[in-house]
Amino acid sequence: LADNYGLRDVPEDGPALVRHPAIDAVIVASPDETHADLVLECITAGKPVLVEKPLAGSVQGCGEIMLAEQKKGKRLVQVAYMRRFDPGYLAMRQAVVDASYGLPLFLHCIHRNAVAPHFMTSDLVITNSVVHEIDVGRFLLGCEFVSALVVSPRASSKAPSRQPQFVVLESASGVVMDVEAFVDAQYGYEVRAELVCEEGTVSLAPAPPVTLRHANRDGIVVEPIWLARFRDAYGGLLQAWTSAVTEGRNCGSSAWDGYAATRTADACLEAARSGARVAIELERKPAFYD
Ligand code: ISE
Repeated sequence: LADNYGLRDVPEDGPALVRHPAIDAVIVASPDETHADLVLECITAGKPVLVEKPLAGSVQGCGEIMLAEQKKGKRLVQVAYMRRFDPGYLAMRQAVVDASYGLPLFLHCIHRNAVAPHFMTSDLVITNSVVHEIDVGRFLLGCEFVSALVVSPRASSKAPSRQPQFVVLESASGVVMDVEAFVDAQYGYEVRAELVCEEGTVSLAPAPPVTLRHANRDGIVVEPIWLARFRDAYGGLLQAWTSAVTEGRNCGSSAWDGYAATRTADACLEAARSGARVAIELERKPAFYD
C-alpha cells in the first residue's frame, strides 16, 4: 500500500506509523489485543481512527480511551461495527424510528459461521461474534440493554470444545432480543434478524440477488464468510468514515458505543458462567458522546 502511494521508509512499528507525518487518519485492523494501545496513540497524535471491534479488551481499557478522547477535547474514535451501515439493518432501524408497525416487542437473531477460527472459544463466541448483535441491537432499539441471560446446548461434535450460545437480552425500553450464536454451522455463513412489532414484523431478506433451481433443488447461495455477506456494509462503513473525517464530523459507533458493547458482553459472559440473569449497569454517559 505504501508503494502504491509513494511512501518511502515506512516504519514497521505501529505507533511510529501512527505518528508518521504522511498519515492523516488510521484504520486499526490488527489483532484484537493491539487495538487499545494503537487507538490511544491515535488520540495522542490527534488523528481520527476507525478501529475494528473490540475497542479494547476490557471495560477498563474502553474507559481509558474515553477519558483520553475527552481530555483531547475532540471526538476521534469510531468503532467499526459495520452492521449499522448494512442496508437491511438501516431499513429495520427506519421502521422503528417511524413506528411503521407499532412498538417493537422482540428482536430474534441468528448468527452462524460455517467454521470458526482456531482461536475461537465459547467466551469469544460472545465477545467476538454476539457483540455484533449487541451493538446493532442498541442501534435499532435506541437504548441500552439492562439484563442478560445465557443458556448453551451441548457442543457440536464438529467442535467439541466450543459451545453454541443462546443469549437473551432485555432492553431498557422493554424489548427482548435473543441471539442464537453457532460458529460451527458447516453449511455457510448466515445472519438473520426479525423485529417483531405490535402490528407487523420486519426481517432481513436473504442477501443473495438471485434464487437458484437445479437438479430438483430450489434455493439461494449461502455465503461462506461474513466479508461477502456484509460487502455493502463494509463499503458503506468505510465511505461514511472517510467522508466524516474529511468533513470533520462523527458517524457510526463512538468510543461510548464500544464501551457499552464491551460492558454488555461482559455481563453475557457472567450470565453464561452463573446460569443466572445478570443486571447490566453502565457508567453515566458523558455529554461528550451525545
Ligand atoms: C468475526 O470477527 C466478525 O466480525 C464477523 O462479522 C462475525 O460474524 C464472526 O462471527 C466473527 O468471528
